[in-house]
Amino acid sequence: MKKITVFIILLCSILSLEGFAQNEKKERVPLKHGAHQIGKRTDAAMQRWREYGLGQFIHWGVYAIPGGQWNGKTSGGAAEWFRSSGLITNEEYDNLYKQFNPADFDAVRWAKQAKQMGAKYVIFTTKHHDGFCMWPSKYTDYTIANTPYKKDIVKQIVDAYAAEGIDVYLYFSIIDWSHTGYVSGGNINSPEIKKAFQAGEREIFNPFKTKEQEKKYEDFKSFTRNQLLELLDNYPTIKGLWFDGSWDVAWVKNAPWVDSVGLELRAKHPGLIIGSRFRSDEYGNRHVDANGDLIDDYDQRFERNLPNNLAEVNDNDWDCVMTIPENQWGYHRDWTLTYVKTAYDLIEMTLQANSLDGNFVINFGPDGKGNMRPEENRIAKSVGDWMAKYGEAVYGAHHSILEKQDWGISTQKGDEIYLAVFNKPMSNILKVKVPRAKTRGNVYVIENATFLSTGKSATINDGGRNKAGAIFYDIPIPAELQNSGEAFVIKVKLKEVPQGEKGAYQQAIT
Ligand code: FHN
Repeated sequence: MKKITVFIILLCSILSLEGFAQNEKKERVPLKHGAHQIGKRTDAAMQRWREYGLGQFIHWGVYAIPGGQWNGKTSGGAAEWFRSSGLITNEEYDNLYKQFNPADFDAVRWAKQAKQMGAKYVIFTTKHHDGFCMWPSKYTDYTIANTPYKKDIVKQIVDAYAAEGIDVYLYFSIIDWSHTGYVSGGNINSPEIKKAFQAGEREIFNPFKTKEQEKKYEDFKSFTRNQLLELLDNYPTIKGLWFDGSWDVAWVKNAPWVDSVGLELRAKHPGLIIGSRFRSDEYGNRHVDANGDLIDDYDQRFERNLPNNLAEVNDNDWDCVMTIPENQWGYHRDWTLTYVKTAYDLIEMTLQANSLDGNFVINFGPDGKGNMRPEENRIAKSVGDWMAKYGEAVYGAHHSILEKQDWGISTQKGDEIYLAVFNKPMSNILKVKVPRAKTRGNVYVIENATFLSTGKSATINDGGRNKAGAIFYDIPIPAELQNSGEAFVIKVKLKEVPQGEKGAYQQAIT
C-alpha cells in the first residue's frame, strides 16, 4: 500500500513538473515577415558557401581618392565615411567622381592575388553609403560611366574572379546619400527607438518631416529595387548579395515591402544567398526575428568581432568580415593610426571562425589608382603561403570534438582533426587532450598523426589520462617546426576503441 502511495505521489509530481515546463514554453509570436525558414538552408548553393572558409572583401569607391586626407588634414574615422568627416564639403566630395580614373586597375591581377591568398569568394562594393555606383546603373548618373574611367568595374571584377574560380558576392548599401529621396530617421539599433518599435509605437519615430519627403522615399524604394534587379540582370553569375546600412528607421518601417523585394530577388535568381542584414521583421527586429529565428541565410552580426564559442552562433551559418587596421574598410593613406593586424593574426582568426562553423573574410581597400597597398600585398602573400600548406584545415573543415586547448585551435572534417598550433609549448611537446567517446565503455585514441607541412608522421606518446576518462597524448614537435615562427598543423585521425584496450585510469594513491 505504502509503495502504491509513493508511486502515485511521484507520478503526480512528474506530471505537474511537465505541465509547468509546458507553461514555461514561450508562445511563438505570429509573424508575417520573420524568418521564412527555420534552421539552416540545406541546398547545394548554401552547402558551397559553408565550405568557403576564407573570403576577400573589397571596399572601393571614390573615397579612395582622398584616402582619409584633405587639405593637409587627416580623418581618424573610417576612410569610406570621408564624406561625413567634416574635412571635405559635400559639394567637393560629390564631385570627386570627375577625377576617378584608376589607371592601374587590373581586375585580373586582383583576382590572381585573391586566388593565391586562398580566398574562395569575394564581396565587392558595388555602391557604398555615398551612393556612387561602380557599375553603369541606368537609374542614376552618379556612376562609373560618368567618370573619366568610364568602364564597368563590377563586370571586370565578376569576370576576373569567376575566371579564377572565386565566387562573387555583391555588396550593396541601402544607405544612399546621393539620392534625394533617401531619409535616415535614426538607427533602429538605438535602445530608445527599438523599444518604441517593439511596443508598437512605430509612428512616434516617423522619419518623414513632410508629406513630400514621404513621397520621395517611395521613389527611393523603387530606385533601390530597380538597382537590385539590375545587378542580378547584369551579373547573373553572382552567388549572392551582401547588404549593409539597413539599420535606418525608414527602411525598417518598410519591412513588409523589403520582404517582398527579397522574395522577388530570390525568385529571379534561384540559390541567391542573402545575409541577415537586409531586412527586419514587422517589429523592427534585425538579424533574428521576434521568435529568435535567424532572418535569411546567415548571420551577419559578427563584423570585426569573432564569436568565442559555439553557443554564441546558435547553430546558424555566419560570416565575420574583418579589417586589417582597426576600422578602415576603404583606402586610408595613414595606417599608423591604429593597430594593423599581421598575417599571423588573420590566419588565427580564420581558424577560429572555421572552428566555430563560420567563414572569415579579409578586407582590402585599394587606392584611387587601383592598387592594393604594399602592406595588403604582403599580408595576402603570407596568408596565401600559409593556406597553400595548411588550407586543408580550413576548407570544408568545421567545429571539432576536441575542446579548445592552450596550444591553439582545432577543426574537423569527417574523422580527421586538424590541430593548428599557434602557441607552441616551450617543451616542444604538444599535449593533446582527446575527449571520451559518446558510446559508453569506449574511448577515442589517436590512430595516426601527420605534420601537414612535411607529410611526415608524428610520434604519438602516451600522455596519461584524467579522472573523467579523457586521454592525453604527447606529440614531440620536430626540429624544423620548433623555430619556424609560423603556426603549423598536425592532422590526426581518431579511432573509437573499447576502453579496455587503453587500460583503466589509475587514481593517485596519496
Ligand atoms: O558603415 C559600414 C562600413 O563603412 C563598412 O562598409 C562595413 C563593412 O561591413 N559596414 C558598415 C558598418 O557596419
